[in-house]
Amino acid sequence: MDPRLKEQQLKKKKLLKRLRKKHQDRGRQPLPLKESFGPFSHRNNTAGSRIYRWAAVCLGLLCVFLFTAVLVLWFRFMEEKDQLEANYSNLTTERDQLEISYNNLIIERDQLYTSYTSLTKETQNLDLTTERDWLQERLSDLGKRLMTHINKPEWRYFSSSVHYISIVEKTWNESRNDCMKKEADLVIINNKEEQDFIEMLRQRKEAWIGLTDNENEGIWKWVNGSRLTTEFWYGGEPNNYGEEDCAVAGFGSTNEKSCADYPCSYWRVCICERRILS
Ligand SMILES: [Ca+2]
Ligand SMILES: [Ca+2]
Ligand SMILES: [Ca+2]
Repeated sequence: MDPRLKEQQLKKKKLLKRLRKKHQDRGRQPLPLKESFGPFSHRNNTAGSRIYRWAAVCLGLLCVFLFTAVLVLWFRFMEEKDQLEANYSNLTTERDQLEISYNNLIIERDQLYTSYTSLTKETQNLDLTTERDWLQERLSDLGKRLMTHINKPEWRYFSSSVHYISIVEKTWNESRNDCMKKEADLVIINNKEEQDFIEMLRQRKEAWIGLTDNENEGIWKWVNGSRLTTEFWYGGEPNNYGEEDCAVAGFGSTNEKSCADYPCSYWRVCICERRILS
């Protein structure tokens, strides 16, 4: 060993010894052992520096990692924010379009309701017009038929019908054929008023009327096939005396009930009736 270095170490030891003694005289804790100084102390300092450096490196890496994570999260947040804003904008647009569609539907509904109301009124007017035209046509036809028959003196109007009394006497069947040739039929007495009219028209003559039981004895029917409901039989009639299947008006003395059954082969005048309103 170099004598100078050895001398320095001895001085250093002596200095250290004095410092310890002085330190103990002052009542303080003993100074660390000599391993804490000198070459050993230098090594410890070097190891602590390494730990600090590693810690600093780790801390730096952690900061970088955290910064990177924050940066990534920030970008993702911004990306999602933009996406949400875009979705919100799309939803707003769709909502506006739906509002426009809704308003258009309301307008169309109102227009349809107006059209429906107009069509209903037009249909009602059309129905009324059709009914009016039909009534005018019927009225015109009735007027023509009335004029046709009323202008003929042998036909008499009563209750929507015109009546005709023949001059020549014939059997019941021949009389009915004559009526049909005149587009009429033997008279059907519908009520008391028509019975009174027939009594006035026949002028005390016995006249065939459109009533017979030639299909089933005792079952009297009018020439239109309807059953006899209002009866004007003279007392004791019908009696089918011999074979009597056809009815006359004007039998007996009373005008109230003057109908009787006669043989259809008898010759009598007849009363025809033509309906004006069929
Ligand atoms: Ca009648
Ligand atoms: Ca009879
Ligand atoms: Ca009789």
